[in-house]
Amino acid sequence: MRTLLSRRIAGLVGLAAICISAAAYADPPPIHVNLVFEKTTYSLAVLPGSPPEPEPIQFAVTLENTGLQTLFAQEDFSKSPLELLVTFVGPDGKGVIAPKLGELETEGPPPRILLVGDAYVQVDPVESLSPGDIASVVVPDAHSFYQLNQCGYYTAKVRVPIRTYPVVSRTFGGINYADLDSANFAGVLESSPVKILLTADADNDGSTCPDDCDDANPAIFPGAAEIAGNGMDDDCNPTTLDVVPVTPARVLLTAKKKRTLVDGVIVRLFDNSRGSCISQFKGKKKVKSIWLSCTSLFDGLTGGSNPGQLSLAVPPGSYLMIAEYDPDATAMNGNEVLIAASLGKLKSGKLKKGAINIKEKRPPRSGVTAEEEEIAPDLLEEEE
Ligand SMILES: [Ca+2]
Ligand SMILES: [Ca+2]
Ligand SMILES: [Ca+2]
Ligand SMILES: [Ca+2]
Repeated sequence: MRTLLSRRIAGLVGLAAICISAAAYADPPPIHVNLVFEKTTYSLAVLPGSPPEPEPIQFAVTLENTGLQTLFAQEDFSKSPLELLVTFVGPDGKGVIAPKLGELETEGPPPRILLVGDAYVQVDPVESLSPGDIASVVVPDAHSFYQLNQCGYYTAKVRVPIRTYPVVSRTFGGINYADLDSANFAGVLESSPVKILLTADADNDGSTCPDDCDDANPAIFPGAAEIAGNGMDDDCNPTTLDVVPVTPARVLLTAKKKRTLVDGVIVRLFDNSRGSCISQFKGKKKVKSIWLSCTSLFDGLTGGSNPGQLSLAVPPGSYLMIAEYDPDATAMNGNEVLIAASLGKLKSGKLKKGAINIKEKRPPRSGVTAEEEEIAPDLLEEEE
């Protein structure tokens, strides 16, 4: 494990030094901060032993001088508690930080005051990082500092506070100091985000979370049979629904004008349950309003496979049927006839038969609006 990690750190040394240190105070120094995990996938499964622990998540934080000049940074920057400066964002989108982070001293002792040249100035003890130098801290197990117990993908990042100086202004007692006011950067350097996957097969069904949507139930895993109506997504696939298949009801309607079968009658079934669109038009003489304003659930034309007949399979429920007979196949020219009937409650697996009896409309007298049709009571008969 350590070998692989060391190799990755060593690989960083080989990076070409392309950045040139900028002197401006706010410009970040050419220090590349990197967060390196030993692997991309870790098992959350608890290993046997006492105390039981999941697989260690080993990582390293490295700081590399990618510039061409030696950098001076506040002393101990490379030994600061870098393991606490990593933040994780868990599968639930929430951040995970080290609880110990709050215990860190944010304010150190006041800066020392030394004679530099002929003046006393505030100074910062510094250490140097030559071009290509890498300072690194290896953390054997992130579990020691972070609560990482959810299954799924985590995104990790490290943010390292640092102050850098262009020169050492004085050496005293073997320690290099830089004039505090001469800092050319004081801020935070950030690594790129790194993704890791924490996974487990706690219920031993051969499927690991997060693919296993219930890793505490061995009967639930991708590829399991979806059992309808048990309240569970057995196959971890929301598109295979947990619903009991319903046997539809059937309606057989026959359109007749006197004794002649009529093809081409448009039939629409509307939801007749409480609160549906048609309930606002309850009462007589509202057929045309329903026909024009409400969206039908099922549509058909008589005469598709049998003369004058229309057969529909629909979910059980209450329906209102409205049929439109148009004698000249010219829409909206005033001679269309609407025939409405409640189909009552259609039951699963049952067939209802009914007749649509067409009486042709007399042409309206000039200036008189034709009466709207009335909804007939249940006219249809139920059959097994
Ligand atoms: Ca499992
Ligand atoms: Ca399972
Ligand atoms: Ca189910
Ligand atoms: Ca399913």
